Amino acid sequence: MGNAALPKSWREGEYTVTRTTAWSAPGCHEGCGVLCYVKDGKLVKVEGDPEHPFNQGRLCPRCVALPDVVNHPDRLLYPMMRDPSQRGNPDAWERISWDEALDRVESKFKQITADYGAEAIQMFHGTGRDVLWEAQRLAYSMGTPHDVSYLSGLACWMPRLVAYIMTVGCYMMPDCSQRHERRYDDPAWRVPEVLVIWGNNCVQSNPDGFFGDWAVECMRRGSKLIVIDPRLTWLAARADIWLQPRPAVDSAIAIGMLKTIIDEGLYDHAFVDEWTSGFDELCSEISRYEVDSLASAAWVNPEKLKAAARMYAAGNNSAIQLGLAIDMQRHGNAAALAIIDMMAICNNIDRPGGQIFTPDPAGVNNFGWGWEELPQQQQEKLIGYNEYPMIRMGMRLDQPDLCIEQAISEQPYKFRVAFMIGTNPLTCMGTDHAKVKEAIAKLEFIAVADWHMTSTIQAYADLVLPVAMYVEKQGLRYMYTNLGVMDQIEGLEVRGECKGDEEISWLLGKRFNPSMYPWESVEDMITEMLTPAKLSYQDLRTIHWYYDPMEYGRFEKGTLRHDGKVGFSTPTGRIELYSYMAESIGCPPMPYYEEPYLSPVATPDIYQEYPVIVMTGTRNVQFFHSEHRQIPKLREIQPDPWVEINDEWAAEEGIRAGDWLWIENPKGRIRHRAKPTPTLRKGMANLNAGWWFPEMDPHEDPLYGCSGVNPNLLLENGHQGPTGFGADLKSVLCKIYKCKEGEF
Ligand SMILES: Nc1nc2c(c(=O)[nH]1)N[C@H]1C(S)=C(S)[C@@H](COP(=O)(O)OP(=O)(O)OC[C@H]3O[C@@H](n4cnc5c(=O)[nH]c(N)nc54)[C@H](O)[C@@H]3O)O[C@H]1N2
Ligand SMILES: Nc1nc2c(c(=O)[nH]1)N[C@H]1C(S)=C(S)[C@@H](COP(=O)(O)OP(=O)(O)OC[C@H]3O[C@@H](n4cnc5c(=O)[nH]c(N)nc54)[C@H](O)[C@@H]3O)O[C@H]1N2
Ligand code: SF4
Ligand SMILES: [Mo]
Repeated sequence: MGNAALPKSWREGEYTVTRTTAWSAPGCHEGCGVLCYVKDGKLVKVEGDPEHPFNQGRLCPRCVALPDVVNHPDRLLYPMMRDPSQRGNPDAWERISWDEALDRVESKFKQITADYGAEAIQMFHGTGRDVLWEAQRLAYSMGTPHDVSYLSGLACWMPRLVAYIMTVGCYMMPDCSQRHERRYDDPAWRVPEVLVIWGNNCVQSNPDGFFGDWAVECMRRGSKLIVIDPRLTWLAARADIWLQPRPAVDSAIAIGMLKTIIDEGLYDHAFVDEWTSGFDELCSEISRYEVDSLASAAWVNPEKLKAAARMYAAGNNSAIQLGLAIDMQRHGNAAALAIIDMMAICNNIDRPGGQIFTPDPAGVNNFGWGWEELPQQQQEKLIGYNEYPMIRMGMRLDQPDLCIEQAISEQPYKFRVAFMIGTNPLTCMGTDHAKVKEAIAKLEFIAVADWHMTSTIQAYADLVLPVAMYVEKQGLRYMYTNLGVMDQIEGLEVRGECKGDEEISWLLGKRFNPSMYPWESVEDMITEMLTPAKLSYQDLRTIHWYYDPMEYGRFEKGTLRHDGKVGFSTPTGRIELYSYMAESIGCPPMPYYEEPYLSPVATPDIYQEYPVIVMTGTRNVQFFHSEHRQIPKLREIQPDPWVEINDEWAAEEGIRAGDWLWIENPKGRIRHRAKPTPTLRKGMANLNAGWWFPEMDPHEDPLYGCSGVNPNLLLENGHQGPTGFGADLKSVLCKIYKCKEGEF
């Protein structure tokens, strides 16, 4: 495993080249192999590592632009402090030493713990960059269970994960050979006959362990493609079948497809008999739906929907890539259940080129690392612990909708201080901008670790810690496919006094709970995490990456379950088409179709006044959430936030490309530039999230203009799905009209 024969560093003309792993900072979900070129102590170029099995030399523009990030003139370089009375004042920051900064956090947080209990401390972190375990372990070392994001319904990844846990016991992905170190050449792998990309734009987003280029490679090798997306994406334009639904009714489509497969007998009867439970209940449950009515409800041609179902079922091995759009639905869990049922009854699970389990490589799993060290009574303070039992599983984050209500009402207790790692809640993560502002403003003291000034920091923080980039620190890349390390690359001079999140967590954690940070160095801490892999940090550094051997059909061999019995990791050992786990916690045990909170059907009156269904937040490859707006090369690709609208509708309304438009609903109003396009139907629009203007003078607005353009002004917390997961972020009803001259 790995390849120790490949050099770590070498000279190439005037450059020193080092092979390493990209993760963050700056942000990303993946962990691709990169070659970094250094000259005179500075990073000057990044290329994809053609040897790395994960990305095989491919790179996004964000990695190509890494030197502009690392060398950015406005990068945070030193710890800084500001008197809490001076929040919002850009001139009040004072440079301090690391010791002073850490002392300040330690004394303030310890004081709060002594006066009010450690549960008055909140830890915020952003999405799956290299910040998750650092934040969680640090929180637990402080004695608080509150790992917080204010994303309503934890509507990113968790709703999908929960559906997988309810039915098959663990997370799954399409098999694009990513778990084979030899990749497409591995003789055990088969190209998926049919690949379904569902609510996912993976060639732009490379999301959650799925590098979009793999889908393209499978298409090259013969996979038929089905895309389910309200927009004609690059992939949809190349699909054999493209279903164009209205947003947030994917459960109608999924049940329609599932029912077609069942009604037409296109499933694997023997597999269903032997390896699933609840099939009769499922059939009876969905018998109340008509496929044609479901298709019409989703604004999809019924014949096309049936053709997609037949194509999926006809593949000997078919695979489905689920995206964020499934999570960003209040009833996304129901959609995911129906989709998983389809995978199951067609016998596509744990098969080459089908749907594969993605266990942690070598069992290295950092989610909630240190949770067991929290006393039971603190664990039980996790918000949603009783209301939504699934919250205790998976990532152990507070249920955001309940958490924000508590933050505002201060009942049953007040949150007083916060530490934030890798998140900018006022610009991106926080669903309900007004409430997030109110909640954050109530905190007495906020410390943030980031690489650049942000709107949240400038408006509300009291202390800032400058973080090192992935080429400047020691870190671990884990999750989904392989392990690798980040390390300070050869010849590079770290700028200012930046430190990696790992080091920050280690330095600070030791002060709160030395027994949780017994290591002499960050390297030792990483070696400890690697214990299940029987590798040290240096071993992994030498072999560059580690892949587990890949085995299919594990449920038949008894190598999937912890108890060594054959079957799936569920209570019954079968795939639970009727989920006993869901039932036991009072959640719907089978798929169902219900309308989103706001829709032409659910709220016709509102729809009459606000007749555009707006998706918020679709990704573009040049930006990661609110990042990269300050990198000229990337900003040039998209200088302003834009709203995609149907081109014919734009012509009817006299709207031209680039016009500023108001997007308005009863919650608020924001403006984006018009981007008329034939890729969307009339009556739909698509916005970007994460916008702010780092070039703005913070004296004018410490939020750097994000309140004028952030779609989260249009969204509302508190409409999470019945499991506590999922919220309608991609189906907001709005009206859209031109801004008048001089209006802003
Ligand atoms: N470049 C870049 N990459 C990223 C990120 C980033 O900010 N920038 N963010 C990362 C994060 S945290 C995440 S969660 C992932 C998300 O990555 P993706 O899953 O790709 O998410 P999106 O791009 O938001 O949306 C995917 C597609 O869903 C479609 N869609 C919208 N509403 C619906 C619907 O109701 N039903 C269906 N079927 N489709 C719908 C949109 O048109 C879009 O094409 O990306 C990760 N990768
Ligand atoms: N309307 C709407 N809102 C959304 C979404 C949407 O689609 N629509 N998407 C939602 C989703 S899926 C997600 S996951 C969230 C994402 O929300 P967040 O993860 O909070 O993303 P950002 O706002 O970019 O904040 C990340 C901050 O971390 C910093 N950073 C980057 N790398 C590192 C690092 O290694 N260490 C440290 N300490 N800091 C780092 C960046 O500079 C940036 O300021 O947004 C959610 N918000
Ligand atoms: S997915 Fe893109 S930005 Fe992320 S590490 Fe890979 S190349 Fe870099
Ligand atoms: Mo996300």
